[in-house]
Amino acid sequence: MALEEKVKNLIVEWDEEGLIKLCLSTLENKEATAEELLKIIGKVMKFIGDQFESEEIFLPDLIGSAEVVKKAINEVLDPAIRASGGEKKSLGKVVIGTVESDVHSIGKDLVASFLFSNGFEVYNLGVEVTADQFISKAEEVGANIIGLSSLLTMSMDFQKQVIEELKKRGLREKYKVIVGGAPTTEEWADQIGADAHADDAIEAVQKVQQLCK
Ligand code: B12
Repeated sequence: MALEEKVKNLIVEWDEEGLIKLCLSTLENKEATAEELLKIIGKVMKFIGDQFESEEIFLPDLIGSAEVVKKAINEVLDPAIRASGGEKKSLGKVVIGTVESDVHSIGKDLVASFLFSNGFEVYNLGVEVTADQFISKAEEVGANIIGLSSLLTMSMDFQKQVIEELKKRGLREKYKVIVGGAPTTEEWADQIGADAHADDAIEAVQKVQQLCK
């Protein structure tokens, strides 16, 4: 069975232990890198999200799968990436989170892991993050980039609010802001004065690399 098929089956069956074991053995046997495993997980989670939307699976299925993935990323993949990075110099600091009123975390966490695996220092603030929390953290750690995730049309306005708050505090020029999440577009990013937009985690890495140049 192909690796992607195995990963998919374990996520769908909520086999937490199985997924952790598979990730560990895949890394050990050098069948794939942690980053390649993250890409596969991203594809599988997109598939599961779409299945939920078309009512082929139900809410508990979705949440269960997300939990299994979270554990494998936190316990195996992120530490593996950290270990392989060694003393590698950070390419830049990114503060990332899902904006106020929005609890969607899966895509944002994938973006955070991809950035991390590509050499960025990542501060993942979680979900329902306020403008003040984004800015305070960025100031505290001396970030280069602020990444704002929004999965709800209704929460997109909070992306704008973060940018407005940066302006109010005279800090807009200090940080590059990248926005993402399914309802967001390039046009939206232009409209609110963000510096970049990305459709997925791979594009997010490319855009953040450009912003840090
Ligand atoms: C999973 C899910 C949930 C889970 C979230 C669990 C979790 N821990 O994340 C739960 C069940 C909690 C949930 C709740 C709700 N949800 Co919901 N949910 C989804 C679902 C099915 C999948 C989202 C997902 O994880 N996709 C997989 C990931 C990998 O993709 P992604 O999130 O798009 O992320 C990628 C890109 O967008 C991008 N990206 C993401 N963030 C960022 C950030 C940056 C900086 C960058 C550059 C890029 C980037 O890169 C990611 C990786 O490639 C979508 C439908 C769908 N098919 O997308 C609905 C969906 C997003 N939900 C929706 C709704 C309406 C809700 C609820 C309001 C439902 C309700 N009535 O209660 C609540 C919201 C509660 C709240 N206050 O936030 C709507 C939003 C509609 C809209 N446009 O406003 C959707 C589209 C479903 C629908 N068609 O109606 N949801």
